[in-house]
Amino acid sequence: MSDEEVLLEVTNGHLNTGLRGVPVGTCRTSFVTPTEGVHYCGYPINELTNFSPEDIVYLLFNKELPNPQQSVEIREDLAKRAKIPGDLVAVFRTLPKYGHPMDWLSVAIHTIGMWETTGDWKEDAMNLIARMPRIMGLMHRVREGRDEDIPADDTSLSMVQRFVSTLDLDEIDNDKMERVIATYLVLHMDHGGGNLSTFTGKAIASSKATVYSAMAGAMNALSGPLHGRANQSCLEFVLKIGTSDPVEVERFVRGELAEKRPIFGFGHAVLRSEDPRATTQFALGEEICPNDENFKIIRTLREVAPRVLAENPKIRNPNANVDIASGALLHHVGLEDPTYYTTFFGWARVMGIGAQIVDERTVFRNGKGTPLYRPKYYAEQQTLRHVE
Ligand code: NMX
Ligand code: MLT
Repeated sequence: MSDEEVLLEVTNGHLNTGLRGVPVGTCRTSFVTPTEGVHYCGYPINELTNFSPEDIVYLLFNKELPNPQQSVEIREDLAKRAKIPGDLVAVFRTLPKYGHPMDWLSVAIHTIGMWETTGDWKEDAMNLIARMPRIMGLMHRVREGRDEDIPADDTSLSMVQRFVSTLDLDEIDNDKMERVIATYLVLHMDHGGGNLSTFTGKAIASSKATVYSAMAGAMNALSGPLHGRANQSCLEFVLKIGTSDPVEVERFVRGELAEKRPIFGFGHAVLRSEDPRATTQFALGEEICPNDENFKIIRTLREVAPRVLAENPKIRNPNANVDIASGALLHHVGLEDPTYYTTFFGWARVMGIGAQIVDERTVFRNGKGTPLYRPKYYAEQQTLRHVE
């Protein structure tokens, strides 16, 4: 691409559209095509779902899949970084239990940044990634009032196993839970450069704020119902619908639309067919929980909602997105409270956003980094005037 190549003629019609389709930069970790969805460093996402989250972290940071030796080394590296440098349980105990888990997650990330920031983009990003499983586990424990006798963080385990062992739930099929969470993490880590949480994180980092500040801001962006929190809203829908009868599901969808509420788990700013991340999660559900009541409901929703949404020509993509199925799978393996679901999205995104921040700050523009974000805004309803 030469510097002179015209990428887009920006018209008045582009203003106040949330930068839809407006080129702003390049991304080395992933790209999204409208019909094939996300690719990590060139690999279509559905070819990566059997890799471990650690291997995908390696891919996003190094742009190559690890060989067996590198795969061992990234695990060892993350293990060395895992210790949280302060008493996070004590901080969690001071937070309001009625506060949303995404707000807790953002506070936790910010707090850890206050305890220790190295100032090196990659070090900080990797340290935070290594600490996320414990942050997630401790958050669950304190919110659930199970903040005593928490098992020590066994850093010889995988990231997902560290979370599950911190959680330490009875009567849970740990293997199944680990499989669902590992797949979840791999699917949700990255989605191009322009999704709101990633864009927000990179914008904050462009001021040379810390990785921790940038990531806390990114989590706040992710917490909105039109972005990451759609997964919570989607399972809340499913629990409310309570039946997989297509007639009832259609009645529910039409009722929501009549009330001018979005149908969560459907639609996308870029994708124009079903999100392959949704397709992969449906396939996993068919394998592990085909008769789960919630799974049966989302199976019906997947049939019914696109047909109903397609009746409105304004809706550019009536198909299922990433958030349709994750809640049903997490619920099935024992994570039954939907208010936590976006925190798993956040956990995954820390890895992709971390890698993108490192690229923007240390690689782009011959290592100088992308300058401070500063897009242009036009004045509206502001004629020049003076105080009399
Ligand atoms: N339910 C109801 N209305 C919808 C939906 C939907 N699922 N999808 C799009 N629309 C509406 C949209 O609100 C807009 O209406 P208006 O012109 O009155 O503002 C119109 O259709 C055109 O929207 P699009 O150009 O198709 O999509 P846009 O890029 O504006 O929005 C989303 C993308 C994802 C915000 C939108 O599809 C949506 O609100 N979906 C439901 C929420 C959701 O599942 N979000 C998760 C997305 C993935 N993620 O995790 O971030
Ligand atoms: C994401 O994974 O971030 C969502 O699909 C939203 C997006 O790409 O804009």
